[in-house]
Amino acid sequence: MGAKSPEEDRHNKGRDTSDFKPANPDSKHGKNGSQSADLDRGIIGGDDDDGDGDGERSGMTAEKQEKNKNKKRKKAKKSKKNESNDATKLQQMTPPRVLLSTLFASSEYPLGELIPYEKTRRTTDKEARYTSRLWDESFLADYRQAAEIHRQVRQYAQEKVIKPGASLAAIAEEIENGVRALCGHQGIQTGDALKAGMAFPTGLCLNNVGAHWTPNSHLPDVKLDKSDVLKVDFGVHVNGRIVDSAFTIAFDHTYDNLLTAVKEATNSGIAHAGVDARISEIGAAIQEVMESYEVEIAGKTLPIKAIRNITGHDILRYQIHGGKQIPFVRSNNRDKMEEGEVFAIETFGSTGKGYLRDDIGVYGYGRQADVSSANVQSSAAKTLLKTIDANFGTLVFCRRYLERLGTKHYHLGVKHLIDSGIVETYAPLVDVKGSYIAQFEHTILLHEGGKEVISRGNDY
Ligand SMILES: [Co+2]
Repeated sequence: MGAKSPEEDRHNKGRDTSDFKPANPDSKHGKNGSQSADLDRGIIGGDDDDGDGDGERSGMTAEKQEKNKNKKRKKAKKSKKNESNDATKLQQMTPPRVLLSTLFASSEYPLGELIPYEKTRRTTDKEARYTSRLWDESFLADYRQAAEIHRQVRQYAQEKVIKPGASLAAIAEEIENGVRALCGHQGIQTGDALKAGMAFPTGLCLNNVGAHWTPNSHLPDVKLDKSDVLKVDFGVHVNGRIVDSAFTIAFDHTYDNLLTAVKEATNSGIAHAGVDARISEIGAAIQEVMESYEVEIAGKTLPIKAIRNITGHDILRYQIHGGKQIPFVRSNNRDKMEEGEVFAIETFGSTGKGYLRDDIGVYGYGRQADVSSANVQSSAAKTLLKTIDANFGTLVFCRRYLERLGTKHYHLGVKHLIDSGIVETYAPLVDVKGSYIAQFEHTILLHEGGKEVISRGNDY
């Protein structure tokens, strides 16, 4: 989920990139994490490949799955040969419904892509350096769990759900059902959504819509066309530890260069990120890569512009936008990244103006942490605020998420809370009609000795 920058930077004309020092420009991606399809333990989709005909993916409940797993454990004990492979037998089903904590029983979730700040350091002290004294004990396990849930759900969405003709409402529902099932929190009982689940409304943005669009139940559904460019941006949180990651899908090869430009730009941003990295230099590096591409659409060659008024951002606990912004363009931002921080490194490239404006409609709402509710008089607003505080806290939510809690007639309450500055509203962000936008995004953790691209998979 992107942060809208408060004002456009007007001092970003220089093109000198000679003194950029990427923390690790040669890093190879995708070496860690569970690699989705060839997960070392949790495998999505496919047939019952262990050949015992137990049909573990065919619509079985998590409870049944658990029993089955126990049965398998017993089986494995009898045979030494099986014992060593036992872990490989626990598999995700299609659609994903097996609790992640069942697939990784010892809470040893797959690591993200680990990139040391200095390539020459020996790897023997790696484990000690891949942490931060600023993080509590469960920080990394929660983060890695959230990231693995993101990978498994998005792989399912990419392979089975996102096809021409699919409805956007159905895609959002599949993603959200998958996330909630794998977290083990349906988020219906009061407070349950704060334990783990969706970190913000599933973003499904078509073509010139750049960010902040999600299906609304009172609006007509939209069907995906084979000529569409779709951005899928969703967040998973475990105990408020948010993984924010996004990708773009196009069925038509016309847009290949657009997607490649943005993917490479995001990877360049990741390569330049690190403790003490200057945010201005990261933005410049992103823009350099992004704008080295062009794309031919309907016989016209178009430059790809880095969008200048939306940014990457730091992430705090239960708070998707921490306050630091990572532009995709040159700027005179003097901030540096610091050890222990978490960043969403995302970039957007556009064939339009490279500038997004608010469209009509509502994507979602976010409770402002630092605004007091002491002055709220309206009883509608008071009741709604109770629901928000108990179920979402400062996590961004949408109308659909309120409705599935059974909340009715919330419009007046929402209006009061927005007017009093307690709740912020997010509108869809669009470039000019007829333009195409792509987005790729990863969440990175800045450890003491290196960075962990926590959401990296073999897809992007
Ligand atoms: Co984001």
